[in-house]
Amino acid sequence: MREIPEELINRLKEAKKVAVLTGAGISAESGVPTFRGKEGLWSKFRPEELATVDAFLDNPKLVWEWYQYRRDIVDQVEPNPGHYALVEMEKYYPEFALITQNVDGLHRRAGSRNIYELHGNIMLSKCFDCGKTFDGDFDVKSGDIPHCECGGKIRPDVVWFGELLPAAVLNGAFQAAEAADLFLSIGTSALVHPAASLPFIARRNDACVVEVNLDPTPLTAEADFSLPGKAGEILPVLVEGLTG
Ligand code: BV8
Ligand code: ZN
Repeated sequence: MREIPEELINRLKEAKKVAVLTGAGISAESGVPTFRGKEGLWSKFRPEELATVDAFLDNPKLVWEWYQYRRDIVDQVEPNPGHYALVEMEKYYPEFALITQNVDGLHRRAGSRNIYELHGNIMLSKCFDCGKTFDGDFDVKSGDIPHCECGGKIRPDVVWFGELLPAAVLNGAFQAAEAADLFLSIGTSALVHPAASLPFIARRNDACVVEVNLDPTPLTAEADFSLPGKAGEILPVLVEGLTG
């Protein structure tokens, strides 16, 4: 069982308002490939080729095939002990906000409640023109990409590079980060903005910042505690120290 600093356990126990930011790393142990790892989703493609409006307008079929490939993966995976540890943590604290960059819906499936999905949800779709939302799965392997009755192209309902995040969700996340006395950054390379600014906002407001990540990131040097390793192994130990 890995050693967690006593001081960190005390900070976990003292906290009242907790905010957590997660990225693709927390879903890696469920079998969802990360973006920038060696087996990363983007190792086969470059982000600007796919997760942008231009890419979709240029080559909607390629973008849809990439999302369909990812949807098929998400359909087969389950939450892992990292997701479930955050469900336990949410029950413990008076105020708890789970802010995720992930679009795989695994936090909700694990049972987390107060979730801010900054970048949308890969299982949802919307019309590019009129914004009508669809939760149907589309089989894009055959024929053309799906179209709305208004004639617009239907797209995955996720936030692409260069697109604004949903304002209400982003404001909620900023408020949670500002109010937090404890902020956990888990499984994210801390490169994508504005999500990556959240731990720094928390820090500016005197929160204790804890990073749990396999590799060093731009946040590592700034964090009060940086725990290198797998979220699925470390988070259950943190929860045990908290509730034990
Ligand atoms: C916007 C949804 C503004 C789609 C995604 C220069 C500086 C600052 C910002 C910018 C800049 N140039 C451009 C920008 C803006 C840009 C941005 O931040 N670019 C970055 C790359 C520099 N941001 C945007 O465009 C955002 N919008 O800014 O709008 C605006 C202003 C005016 C008018 C219009 C617009 C929109 C960003 C959202 C993009 N959409 N996803 C989809 O999923 O297909 S981002 C995508 O990356 C995912 O959401 C993903 O979650 C996110 C971040 O990646 P991570 O989650 O961190 O995953 P990654 O693989 O990188 O890292 C995983 C980590 O886990 C690794 O560190 C690894 O070590 C670790 N790990 C692995 N296994 C484990 C583990 N850790 C623990 N346990 C394990 N087992
Ligand atoms: Zn439409």
